[in-house]
Amino acid sequence: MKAVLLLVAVLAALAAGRPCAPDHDEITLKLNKELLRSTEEPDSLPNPSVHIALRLSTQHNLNKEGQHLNQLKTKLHQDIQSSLVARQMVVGRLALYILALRSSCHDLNSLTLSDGKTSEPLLTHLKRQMEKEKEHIAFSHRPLTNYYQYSLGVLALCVSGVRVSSHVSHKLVHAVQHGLIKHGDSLCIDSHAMAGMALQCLKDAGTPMKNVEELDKALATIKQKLLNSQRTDGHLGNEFSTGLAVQALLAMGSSVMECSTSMEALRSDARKGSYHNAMAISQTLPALQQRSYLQLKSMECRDEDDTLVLDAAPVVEVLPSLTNVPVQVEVLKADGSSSEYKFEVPSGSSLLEVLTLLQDHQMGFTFEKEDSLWGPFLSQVNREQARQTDRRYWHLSSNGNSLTQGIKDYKIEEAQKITIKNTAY
Ligand code: B12
Repeated sequence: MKAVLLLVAVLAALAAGRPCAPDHDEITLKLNKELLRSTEEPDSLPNPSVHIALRLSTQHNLNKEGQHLNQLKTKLHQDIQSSLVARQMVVGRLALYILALRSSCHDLNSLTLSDGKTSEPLLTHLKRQMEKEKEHIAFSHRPLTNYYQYSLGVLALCVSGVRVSSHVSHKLVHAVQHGLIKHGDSLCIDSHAMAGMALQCLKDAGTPMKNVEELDKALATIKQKLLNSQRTDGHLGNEFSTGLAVQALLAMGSSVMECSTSMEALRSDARKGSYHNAMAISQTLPALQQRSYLQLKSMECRDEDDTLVLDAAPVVEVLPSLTNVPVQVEVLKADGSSSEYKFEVPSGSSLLEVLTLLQDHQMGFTFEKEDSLWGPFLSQVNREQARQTDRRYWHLSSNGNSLTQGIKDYKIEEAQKITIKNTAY
């Protein structure tokens, strides 16, 4: 009897075009609640990517989403303005901010940003930043930031109904066709996914292009690269790029069945608890709900569900670890010189805790970090900076395998050798 009921449920889900996993709704609800809870963290900068995912979701808590929108309009707005005054590039953050405002159907023209001299609408600033990026690409074959942010910029302009200059879009098409979109020195699935959504938006909008055939070719190349990146466990790229890759495939017209092994890979990692970083959830949840950033264009914000409630915050009791594990930390500087540190840490420590212990024990090790939407980014080790302006960063690996998480999220469960290498990209 049970088997028959399960079969009926699966067939009903298939008929409704929904992915067939009995715990699908439970998984998405849990992620949705975690995302909403993350907006209550008092100290951190409000995250526009989190807002977009909350707004794209099928379930809402309209009061809390409204409060979050207000925080974006004050704290994030101020943060972007300070960067503009300091003449720093803000393409990615500004694009995400615009997409977040769009996701709440906020009138974009009612907000302005000042660069210290004049106050202008957000979209005017974004257009100007994209011009700077475009000129930098023409001059040095890469954006000032990266192609992920360049794509976000194109997407935000397009979703807001602004005409994107054919020179700007052509630079993205060219980068796709010439394999210029990388993460470190490997192919970047996340950036290809974002480029796919941006170019699909331009295609749907009938944006005049230098060469329409080239746009179609670039979209086909992206789709192929995303599909080719599938691992045996179903993930596209890795567990943190699959959400964006599925979103892009959906936006580019793939049916959910085509994505179903990737959908199952996402659910499988969600069950394991891999998505606890709010940024990771914000890129995964829309995909699990078969939504993509492209849908922000047609958001109407009318007759929305308002049933999402947060239960009391769970009390997490952190028990001290009873076992210690030996860790070796190797630092490789830009000139090739190396230093090694060996010691023991409680099992389950984050790499950030390990580095802090190492620094506190005054073994000559020092480090500094910078805040980002993903958490702390390791920026300086043993007084050497790996600057993004010099196209360098501290690459992290464990026993020779590149880490797929940053210093705060990566946990040391067993003996290993961590290598921190000043790397050019
Ligand atoms: C571009 C990029 C980079 C560039 C950033 C510099 C640049 N100017 O291009 C470089 C190559 C340096 C880089 C490095 C790393 N990256 Co990276 N990166 C990205 C990418 C493609 C876009 C980030 C971006 O511009 N976002 C838009 C702006 C608006 O947001 P932002 O927060 O202000 O952006 C800054 C931070 O994201 C920061 N950053 C970049 N990567 C990472 C990773 C971590 C863990 C942190 C805390 C910050 C951080 O650099 C951005 C530019 O200043 C994302 C893809 C994604 N899905 O988000 C991956 C991504 C964030 N990176 C990732 C990883 C794993 C790393 C590394 C840890 C790899 C490694 N083994 O060393 C290192 C970071 C090590 C360190 N020193 O702390 C993962 C993070 C997954 C996770 N759960 O934490 C992602 C999601 C890619 C993936 N699918 O695996 N990255």
